[in-house]
Amino acid sequence: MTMDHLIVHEAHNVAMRDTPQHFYDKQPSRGSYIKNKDQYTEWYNQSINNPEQFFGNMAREYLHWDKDFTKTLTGSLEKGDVAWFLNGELNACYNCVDRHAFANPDKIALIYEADDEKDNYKITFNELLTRICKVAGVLQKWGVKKGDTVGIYLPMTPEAIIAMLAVARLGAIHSVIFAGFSAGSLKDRIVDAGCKVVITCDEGKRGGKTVNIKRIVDEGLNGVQSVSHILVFQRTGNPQVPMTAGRDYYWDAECAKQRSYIPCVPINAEDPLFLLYTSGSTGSPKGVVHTAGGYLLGAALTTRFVFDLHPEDVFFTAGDVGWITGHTYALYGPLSLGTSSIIFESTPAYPDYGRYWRIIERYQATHFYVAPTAMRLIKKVGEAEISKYNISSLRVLGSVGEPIAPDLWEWYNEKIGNENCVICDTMWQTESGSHLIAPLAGAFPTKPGSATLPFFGINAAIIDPVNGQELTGNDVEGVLAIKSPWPSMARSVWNDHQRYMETYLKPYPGFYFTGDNAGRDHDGYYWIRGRADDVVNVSGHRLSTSEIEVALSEHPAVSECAAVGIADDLTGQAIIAFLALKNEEMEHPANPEDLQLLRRELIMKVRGSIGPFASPKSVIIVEDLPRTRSGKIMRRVLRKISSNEAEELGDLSTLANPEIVPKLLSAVDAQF
Ligand code: 6R9
Repeated sequence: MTMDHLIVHEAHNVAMRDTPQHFYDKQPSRGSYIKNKDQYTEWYNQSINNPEQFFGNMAREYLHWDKDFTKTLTGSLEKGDVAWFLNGELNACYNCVDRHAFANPDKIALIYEADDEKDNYKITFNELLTRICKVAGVLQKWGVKKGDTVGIYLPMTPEAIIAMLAVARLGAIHSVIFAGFSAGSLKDRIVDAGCKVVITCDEGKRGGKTVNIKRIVDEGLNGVQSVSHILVFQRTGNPQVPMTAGRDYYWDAECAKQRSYIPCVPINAEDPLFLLYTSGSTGSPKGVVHTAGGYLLGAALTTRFVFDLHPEDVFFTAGDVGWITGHTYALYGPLSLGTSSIIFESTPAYPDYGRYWRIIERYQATHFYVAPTAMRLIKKVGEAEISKYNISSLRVLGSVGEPIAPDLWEWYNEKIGNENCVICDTMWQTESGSHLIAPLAGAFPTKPGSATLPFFGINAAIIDPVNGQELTGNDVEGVLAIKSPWPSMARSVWNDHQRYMETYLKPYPGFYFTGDNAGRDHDGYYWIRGRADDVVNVSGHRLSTSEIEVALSEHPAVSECAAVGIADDLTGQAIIAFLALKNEEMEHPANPEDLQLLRRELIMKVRGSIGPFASPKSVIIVEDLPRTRSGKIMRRVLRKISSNEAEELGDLSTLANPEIVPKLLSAVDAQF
């Protein structure tokens, strides 16, 4: 058992935290939707024992159906043919916009907090509807129809939300690519998804800097024949940004020609709503497929019950719409419930570390949802700013993307929550669509460092990874899996259902495998330990070490490489790349400056191939990599050495080249 486990097990003994009275007092309706643990347990049991009835009722209560479904659930995890709300038809845009625009046209839907605060503005549901219809009209004119894929490469502006909903309005499938991805990564995703149209902007603004978005699109789409049209929103209006005649069109000019209303195209509940590419432990990124009915229901229900979100509330998700958190909790969750959502284009540090708190004060935000990495940054350098603002409107503080350490949980609770809020540590994934394990604010006590209990319909199981058996009862440790289908689970990997089966459903037949290690303590609360595979979580961004290795090995000097994730104070985990150079490079040992230059080049290589957020923290050049007798690189050894845990290297009997260990140790020492 490692130190990590000992520390976490001690944390199991932390006391439960009851919901602060202020949480209820501040609430519009004085009380949470789910009143207490008993009510949670009753609903949870119903959702597991009779999912058809439970989710059938929920789907009719929270979503608008153009055609009612005839059967709630079919298929199984064994076969990978799960389907919810069969023969039902609906439209996600109608559910998120039209119905609220009809009932409450002047209610604020989106609050745009621009990079430069003087560019901020708000959009009502009615205005949002018109703006979406105009973009949908443009797309329709270009031939986009039900089932087509549209790529979206936009920074976190209202246009990103409008573009997504315009695509959904036509029954087409959006594929958002985070605007920090490189031209090559963008191209791979657009080509895999077969997008006909891409929606982007001229330039982005982030932290006062200008990002050449359109230039990346031009580079990435050079030679990509399938893309016939590009819609370019003029975020900065820089006339120097090149436009290709016959392919590129300005957003405003095209929208001006469109009508302010076009009807929604209802689609089958099981038709895809969107693709979102995510990294796995091997191979190229996977286009995770989410469906219109189940996904939207998961988004609505978790937003309502986990965050206890009321219609009067103001929801602030600080994450970008390029990741699943932005999809589900900046867009689909809050808007399906008709609640205002803050769209934040900038960074927590711009123009100063007071930015988040100014936003919360300005809009009286009730909910703040962020990754622990941002809180670590603020704790380290920006704490003094917090007390300058009145953030007492807050009621729920969410955490997502990586484990939140108990001490950071306490800090978040005290400094931001003033001990008056509920901390919702929400564990979920791109593939799960919505929360898997999370507190239901106000319903039951929390525990610092634990994601608490499974959401309705999440039949969570801990499995012994060695024999594949489910570990029942409490006080167990293993891998986290889910035993029955839930509405918002991904249905497939785009164009590769086999890969979906192999990644998620085959490792433990009858279960969905999350890829995470987890424990269930004596109270039945879950503790997420981190990934069980080669996926690394840097600042809440999910990265595959194999993708980074592919990028590095494309450099002509590199013979072999291995990237590992190690714990990092600021970013949660950081990437350390070990690499051996080709013979000719080794024969003429380069001088330290040349090596330094090479290291920088290699970091640039990863930034260029994947994106800046994937940069290794260190590049360590070694003679050889530790390998097993069968030639496999022993990443465990590299991980231990770079984590300063060389005394815990464990069993090295399978290591074919043990003489490399001291050399690795001194290479690491020299670097840090
Ligand atoms: C939503 C999101 C998924 C992976 C997941 C796990 C880690 C997410 C967490 C957490 C501990 C939490 N993760 N939330 N680990 N506590 N509250 O992040 O999706 O980018 O697909 O990442 O992130 O390892 O498997 P995604």
